[in-house]
Amino acid sequence: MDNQELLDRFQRYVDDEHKIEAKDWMPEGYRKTLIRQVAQHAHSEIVGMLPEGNWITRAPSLRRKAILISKVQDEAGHGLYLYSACETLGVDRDTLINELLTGKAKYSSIFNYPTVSWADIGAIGWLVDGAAIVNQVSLQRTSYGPYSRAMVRICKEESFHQRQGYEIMIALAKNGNEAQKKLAQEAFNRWWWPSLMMFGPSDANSAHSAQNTAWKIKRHSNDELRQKFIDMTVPQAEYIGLTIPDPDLKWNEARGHYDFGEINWTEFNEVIKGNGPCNKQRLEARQKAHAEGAWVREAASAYAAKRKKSGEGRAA
Ligand code: FAQ
Repeated sequence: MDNQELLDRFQRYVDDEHKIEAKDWMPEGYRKTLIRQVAQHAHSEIVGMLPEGNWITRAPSLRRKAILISKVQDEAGHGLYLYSACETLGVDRDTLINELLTGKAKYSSIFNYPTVSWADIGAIGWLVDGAAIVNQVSLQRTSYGPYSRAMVRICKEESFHQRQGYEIMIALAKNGNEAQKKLAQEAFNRWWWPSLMMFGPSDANSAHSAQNTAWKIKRHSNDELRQKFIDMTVPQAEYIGLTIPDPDLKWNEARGHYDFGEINWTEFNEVIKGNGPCNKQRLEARQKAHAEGAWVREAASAYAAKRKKSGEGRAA
């Protein structure tokens, strides 16, 4: 069978809503773009532990601390599922980690912003996890089986994360005193626009969208998901008395959606080029953690080698 026939058959298979599994034939471009996206997603989960991790020792109560620790642990778990899903595409984990640590691989722009006050932890859970869910619910139906199945489990955990963030914001913005309300509004102002950037460039400027939609890796466009997030989040903000930091935000009756102002794409491009407020600090933190964890990896490898040897001994 020539390559065009294989490509046509692959496309028909995807069009018929079958999942592609690790051992199935797939076009090289499909494999490559998935490795790119799933790896970026995995790196985002791991780097995403840092802004919130920064507040574990300063959480305002034992209850908040316990919740935050579990949330951050969940993100580590998500990173691990995603690295595993990525490995099924024929790339090894050391290569992926190395690409993150050397700055070659991207991770979500959102994690390059600082967490200035406790209210930022509420804003991250509510807005960042909220945006992540909108994107990931759509990805549950992605055409690559291992990625799609990882998304199902991750979405369940993310909805708990989103609720806990919103609960922090309710405590501060709706039920808090004047100072707490101010903290909540300031955090909302900091995270609103970067959260909208999480969905990626506008459809007109999205390099990968056309092909990845045809392959059903992407089920909804960047702009569709961004709009969905805005429509869902604005009433939640209003309910707790927060003002959306966008003078152009307005309900459009004819469209049945909110209109909103222009995203600062210059800022977005700078952040993904490595020039955001915390890019340098995030990479340094990951590099330090990797170096300090060397002994754990060595011990785990030595233990695995020992078990393998004794297992072989028993079999003989
Ligand atoms: N940041 O052609 P497109 C989380 C890059 S959630 C950085 O539109 P595509 C949970 C893009 O990679 C966050 N780079 O690309 C959590 C491409 O660059 P390349 C992670 C971005 O792939 C919560 C270029 O721009 N979620 O971690 C961004 O079709 C709280 C052109 O863009 C995911 O990764 C960005 N925001 O669509 C954890 C979801 N946007 O590779 C801790 C999976 C775009 O050519 C705490 N990913 N770029 O050099 C996706 O759905 C897609 O990859 C998109 C981008 C929608 C992000």
